Amino acid sequence: APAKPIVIATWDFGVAANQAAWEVLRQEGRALDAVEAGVRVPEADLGNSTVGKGGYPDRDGHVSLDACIMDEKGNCGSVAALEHISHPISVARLVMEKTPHVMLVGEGALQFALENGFERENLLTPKAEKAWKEWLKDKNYQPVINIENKSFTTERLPGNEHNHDTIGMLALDAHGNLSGACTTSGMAFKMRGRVGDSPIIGAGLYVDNEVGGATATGVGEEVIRTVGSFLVVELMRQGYPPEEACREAVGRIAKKKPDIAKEIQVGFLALNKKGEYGAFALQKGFSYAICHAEQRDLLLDSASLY
Ligand code: SD4
Repeated sequence: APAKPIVIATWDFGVAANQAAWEVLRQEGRALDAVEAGVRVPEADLGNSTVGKGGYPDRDGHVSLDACIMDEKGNCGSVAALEHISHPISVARLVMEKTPHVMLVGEGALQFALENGFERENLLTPKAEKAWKEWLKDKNYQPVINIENKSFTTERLPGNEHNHDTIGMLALDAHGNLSGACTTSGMAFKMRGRVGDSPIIGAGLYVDNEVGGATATGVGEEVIRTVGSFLVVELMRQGYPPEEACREAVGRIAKKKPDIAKEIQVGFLALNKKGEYGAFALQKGFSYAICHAEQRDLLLDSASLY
């Protein structure tokens, strides 16, 4: 049965992130505050190599982070290729609230963060540096995204045997308002300057307070090509239940790029205005976490195409 308030998030680490979001939601706080607080948990977790500090670097050794956030009024903020700042989601929120813009990138995003009191940090942990140096031994600089993605799927990253990936989080608060957040260090060993789907409104995240929200994880190039999260929300607007909307968006990727789709992972997660949720992925292995008053630490396996 649909619940309210409710928060859902991608992957196993979504369980812990949801608890921080729940602290806000159970006190009738805003979904926006909940999702920001929630995704800050994996951003700060040095043990995870795909979000925030501790994330694996690009192929030149720079940890470069992507994040975006969207509220119930359709406001949104985003940062891409941001270095040296542990909590890109909070910078994204500040872009939303304090600037006339939606998106800041690279040096400009860093300058904005520093001017607003964020601390400059070294985000490359010894573990991430070691994994990068391991990767450098037989690096492959081919810019095309095809078979190369194979080495980029979570399971095959050196030292990253745990199921950790981009966190996308969606919340529906006690007032019936929706917000979402998405944050990542992107594909490990990506080209310098590469931006994935996660900070792109409509691709890695989309929220429409009349309908629902969606977020994505996996190989961002395929999500951008299909404007995945926006597509999921638009399908829900047409009446699709969340899982069916996610299935359709996954199917779109598989139809457009059948050869690539078999080799990579993409997962979508969706929550509608009623508090119904669902997920769907290309491959097995995508998990998602749910938290509401009756059950705080539910972890489900997504259905998949292959
Ligand atoms: C990206 N979607 O940068 C993110 C990263 C991710 O599995 O989810 N990797 O493309």
